Amino acid sequence: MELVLSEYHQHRQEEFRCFADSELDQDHQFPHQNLIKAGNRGYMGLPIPKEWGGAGDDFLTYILMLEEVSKVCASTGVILSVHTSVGTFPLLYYGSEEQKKRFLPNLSSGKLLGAFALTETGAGSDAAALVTTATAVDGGYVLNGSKLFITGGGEADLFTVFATVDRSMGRTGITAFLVEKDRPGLTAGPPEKKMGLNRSHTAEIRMEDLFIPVSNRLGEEKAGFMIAMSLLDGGRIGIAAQGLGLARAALEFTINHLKQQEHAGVNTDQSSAFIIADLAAKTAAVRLLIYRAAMAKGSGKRCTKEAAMAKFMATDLAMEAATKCLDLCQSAGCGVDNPLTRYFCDAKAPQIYEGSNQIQRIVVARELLSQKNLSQL
Ligand code: COS
Repeated sequence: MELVLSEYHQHRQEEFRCFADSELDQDHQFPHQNLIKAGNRGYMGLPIPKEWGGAGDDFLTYILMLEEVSKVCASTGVILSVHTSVGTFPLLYYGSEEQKKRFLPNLSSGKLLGAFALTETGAGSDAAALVTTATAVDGGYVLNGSKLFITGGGEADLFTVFATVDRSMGRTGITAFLVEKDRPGLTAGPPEKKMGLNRSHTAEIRMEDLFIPVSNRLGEEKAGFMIAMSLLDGGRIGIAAQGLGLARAALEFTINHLKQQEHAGVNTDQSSAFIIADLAAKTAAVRLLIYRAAMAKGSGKRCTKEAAMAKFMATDLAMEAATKCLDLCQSAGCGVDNPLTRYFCDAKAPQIYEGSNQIQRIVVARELLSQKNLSQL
């Protein structure tokens, strides 16, 4: 650990750990209180520059916060990740001065919750196949279509929506728009019933003849696909941190359980010892992968491969750790209200969202196959 984190980052990590352990509640509702507390501490805009109302911290510090929060409440973790990486960064990176002034301070403070609306029924992994349309009209565009599995759902205030201005152009027709929740024509469906992450609402949003002024277009017309992809690089590192938090939580629970067993006179057998040693080693390796991706992102370099590697390794590890820890703890871990059961259920969606782990492997392989110099392998 010391090999990677500076004293400053270790100090912040301790702060986030205390916050997560002592301040986060884990009831079954949308975590409004957790978000208010996070906002009061500046965590809703941690990597956003101070001039735009954020805390002005670096990307690695933000990732450390997501890891600690997700270890205690993975639902709050994904809400914070989506709000920041793909709900607020769109403004910071691609917003005009006027758009930044209008939205960034309120997003950074947590007064507004940001969301990202790309996925559709026929456009999940193949994001370029989206069919939501943006028809140019006097003074703006009219949006029609529907977006699925939107994190934040009916609770979000500002959606970055991707729509096509010309379906015949495929991905090169895609354009990004900033859509406020109270625009006439926007409706959000009820929260989906999911197997995990139940405190984080996920819902469909529908746009019917929704007028959006030109002043709400994000970036240039037809630049939307590149905008979406570049934002997802940062989002995937956030989800990787969520996976790491979940893996650590499952492992910590299990080691404590085995310790209690030993106190009661039941020795940990060799096969259990091998499992926890393997999981601990993989956790340490994944942590380095994530911090490397976060540092690359923080330096402003394109980090598509690093983010994709971190995302699939960390979220696959979360699922593996939750599964194997349940095997180890058996009846001590299986109750409906048991934390291990929650980690197991929470670990599935992160393997799928922000680009499935199969897509992440395609992204990594493509990049490797196009590289001349493989010395960084
Ligand atoms: N940053 C900047 N630009 C990027 C980029 C990135 N991370 N990824 C791709 N681009 C650019 C490419 O450079 C390319 O530009 P040029 O046309 O100028 O060369 C363009 O975008 C198209 O890229 P690509 O060829 O990879 O497009 P594909 O349609 O083949 O994309 C994948 C394929 C699978 C990678 C893409 O559709 C994807 O990531 N799908 C998953 C979507 C997702 O994560 N959804 C979750 C939503 S949130 S739950």
